[in-house]
Amino acid sequence: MPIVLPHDASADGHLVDGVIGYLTLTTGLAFVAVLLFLLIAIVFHRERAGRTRAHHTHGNRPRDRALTFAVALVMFIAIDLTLAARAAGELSGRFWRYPDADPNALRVEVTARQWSLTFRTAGPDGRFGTSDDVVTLNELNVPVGRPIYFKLRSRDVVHGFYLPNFRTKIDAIPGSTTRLWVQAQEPGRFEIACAQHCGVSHYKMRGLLVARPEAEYRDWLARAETDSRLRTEAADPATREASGAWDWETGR
Ligand SMILES: [Cu+2]
Repeated sequence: MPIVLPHDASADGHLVDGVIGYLTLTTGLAFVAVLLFLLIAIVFHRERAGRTRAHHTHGNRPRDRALTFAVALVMFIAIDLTLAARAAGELSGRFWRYPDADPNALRVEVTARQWSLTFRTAGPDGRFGTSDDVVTLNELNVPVGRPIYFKLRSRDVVHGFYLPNFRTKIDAIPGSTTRLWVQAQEPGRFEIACAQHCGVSHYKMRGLLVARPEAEYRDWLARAETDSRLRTEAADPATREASGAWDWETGR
């Protein structure tokens, strides 16, 4: 594809790329067709021998209008409706099919604030807001090949949680809980960017998603769970309040 997009490291990013490619191709072809049509009209209706001036029409006869309408309708059905149907199928069949019932999914609470991201995963007890939570700032470690299920809240203003290498984003909105899920297909270090202008330091509000093979992730998790710094952060009530543990199900 001629467009240069960030590397796709996700299980479903190709669906988004497919939509972008389809739209680029179809609108590109339509653009070329219109240009050709204009070029032909200019050449064939120009002023030339036997014609004192260029032939032109305002295109406002009923027949012209009907033809214009028909062409526009065909374009609308061929490009927009086809695309809408395709995107709707992918949204309901994949992107909006949240792994609520999947015990294998890694659940992550994201708390956004000016200007950082706090990530919290439940520890071995499987509950959020307890002393075995793993809390990290601006860096999230995840396993490859498992659904990563994010729920997001904001402490102050609207922030955008954007994963360019996963072709997806969602806003973190004060007063409500939003959600998003992705799956990494390969290990790597991928940027997380705030995609809403959220204040003077918006430009440096960014995080890192580190995808590790399952075994390596488990090693990391075992270290993190015994890391005194992380444990203190998770256990300290003030930090817990600041880093925003909430009930996973209700988002409160
Ligand atoms: Cu932000």
